Amino acid sequence: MSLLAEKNVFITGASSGIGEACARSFAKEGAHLWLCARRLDRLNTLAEDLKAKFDAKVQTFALDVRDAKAVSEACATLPCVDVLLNNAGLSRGLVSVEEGLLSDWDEMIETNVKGLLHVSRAVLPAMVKAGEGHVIHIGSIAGREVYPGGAVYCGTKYAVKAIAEGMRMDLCGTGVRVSCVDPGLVNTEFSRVRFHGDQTKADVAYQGMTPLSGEDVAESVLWVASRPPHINVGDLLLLPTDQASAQRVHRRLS
Ligand code: NDP
Ligand code: 8X3
Repeated sequence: MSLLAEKNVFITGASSGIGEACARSFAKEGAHLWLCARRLDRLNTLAEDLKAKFDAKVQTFALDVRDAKAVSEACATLPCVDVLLNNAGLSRGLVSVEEGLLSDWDEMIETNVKGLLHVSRAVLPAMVKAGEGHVIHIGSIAGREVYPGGAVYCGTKYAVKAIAEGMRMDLCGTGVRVSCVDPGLVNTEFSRVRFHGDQTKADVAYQGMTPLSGEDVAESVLWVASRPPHINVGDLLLLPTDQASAQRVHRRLS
């Protein structure tokens, strides 16, 4: 039987991309899923599919992780969470700081940094009390290297890295594990969201190269979550073979 069978797994941002793929992977392992995002219709469609395919136990709820009060109220209704996947996040814009939109900065900082903190704050006390639990953050290669036009997004992912390290220190001795999975380019809705729905601009990110899929990342997340309790995978960098660094990407362009 899988180590994850009947574990309570809470995934933020499960309505698309990496979060959705992770929900599918955990469902296959027999985990009980608690899925949130803002688009409840998408979550409900996913839940129906997971129930039909894997007979999975799935609860969905609409949640904007930027809303601290809503996060606290929603998390109070959850059972003790075994695995929290802090995945909800986004990028807005790819421009120099002097051209940046304040609304884009607010959205990235509020979601990627404060949202992740809101959810962690709400879930951690029960984990500490239970003497076990696992928080897995989806960081990014952007939390290890900065690239032009990415100052604020990269800043949020560097913050995720620092918060993960800090949490690991604070929680050392409690039995609670903290991991950070850092993907390179993954083909999801991420790029479309970054360019405010402009698909032509979004496609440039993956032009001429083979990116990771959400499923590729989910496999790694599942591996991280299924190590025996005495092993904590601190950081994991997952890159497409065509990508060597944030800016060194091999593209077969004709
Ligand atoms: P998607 O855009 O496909 O998914 C993002 C998810 O986050 C959606 O489910 C979205 O749901 C949710 N989300 C966004 N804002 C909020 C919010 N305020 N409250 C709750 N949920 C929210 O992109 P990815 O799957 O690629 O992104 C997932 C994570 O992976 C992000 O943290 C991203 O930074 C990171 N990442 C992505 C990479 C990539 O190349 N794609 C590479 C490295 C890291 P909804 O809109 O319904 O709320
Ligand atoms: C997403 C990957 O390189 O577009 O975090 O920032 S990148």
